[in-house]
Amino acid sequence: MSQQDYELVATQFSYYSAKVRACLQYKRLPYVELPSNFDTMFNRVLAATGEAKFPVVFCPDGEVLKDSCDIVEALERRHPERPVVPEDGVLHLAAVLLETLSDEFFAAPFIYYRWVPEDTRQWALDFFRLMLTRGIDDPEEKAKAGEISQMVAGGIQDRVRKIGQDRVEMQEESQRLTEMICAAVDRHLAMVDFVLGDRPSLADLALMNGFFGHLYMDPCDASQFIRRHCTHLSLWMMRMHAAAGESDRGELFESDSLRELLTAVARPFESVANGMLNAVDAALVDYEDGAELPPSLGRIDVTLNETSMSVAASPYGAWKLQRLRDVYHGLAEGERKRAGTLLADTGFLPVCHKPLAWRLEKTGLGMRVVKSGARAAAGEG
Ligand SMILES: N[C@@H](CCC(=O)N[C@@H](CS)C(=O)NCC(=O)O)C(=O)O
Repeated sequence: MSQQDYELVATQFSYYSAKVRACLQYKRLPYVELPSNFDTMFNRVLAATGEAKFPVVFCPDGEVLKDSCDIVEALERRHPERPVVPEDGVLHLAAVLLETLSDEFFAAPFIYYRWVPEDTRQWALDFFRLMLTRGIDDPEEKAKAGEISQMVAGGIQDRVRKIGQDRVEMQEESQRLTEMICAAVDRHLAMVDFVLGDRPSLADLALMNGFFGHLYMDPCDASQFIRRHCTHLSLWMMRMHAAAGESDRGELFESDSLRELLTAVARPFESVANGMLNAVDAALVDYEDGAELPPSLGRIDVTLNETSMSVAASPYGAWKLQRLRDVYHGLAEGERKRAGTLLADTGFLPVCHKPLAWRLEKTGLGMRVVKSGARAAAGEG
């Protein structure tokens, strides 16, 4: 029997699922959400994509979509009705900046709440077991799934320690920064219904990744903070989670508080973003045109706000920054000027302006560097 609905492999509590779910919701596409249990992950997701990562979307015509940013782009191409990508180039740039921050940078402070305080850490371990074993009846398979859930959780906790979450200084920075980011978004959403105006757009989908899965859903202090002190953010989150019920009428526009919002949420990550791009640029000198790259090109020391932190110089992170650069370099002259004003204090203009003699291209599971003609392609030649 042929598949009629989209199938979304996700979970309500995952960081990267909320953007794709909100996109399916807002576009009013019929979908079934499959549990990301052992059976689905290994027999469907791993078999189709080569890795046990979600969200993944199985389309009615057999196409398989992965990586939340690519999934939203593909859904927009497949269903241009109720569009999410702003037509205005500068608003598009703002949306992609928020998407890059939410996907690649907010996670470092936000992850504190799930994996550092002991009570939430225990909750997360129980939850991981539930997630992977849910719907599995065979006792042997259930036990195996339970063990794997603890291995996956162990791997995440190792990564969390590596970025410095075992240091009190970093833990305190994470809490300060998270509350500051939540308050900044709340202030903005007190002025406008959605991040870029009257209706949902890619900018709202993007922030759902950062806010919904961990901060809002976990039984943690940040969730209490949002519920008690950020009522506009709470209401917006519920509306985006059930976005099929939102109207697509109204305008997207550059509201008065947008520049303030972008500055507040981007600036603390200036060192991480520029540090990562510079480190990847320096490391790529040693790679030939067309070479496949490892997931990390070494670790670098950066600062998160005022606090020192070590992060991986990841080609994937640089690819995300390249997406932002591509939107910036695609702007017309007048738009470029507006973008310069809007992003002036974000610390992300140097990311857009840095001359690079390479481009990164996704391969099936990894990333490849392309050097020939890269400058011209990036609009810098
Ligand atoms: N860049 C990916 C990240 C997806 C991701 O890391 N998903 C998590 C769950 S929220 C996962 O599957 N982790 C398991 C792993 O990394 O092995 C996206 O935006 O979809």
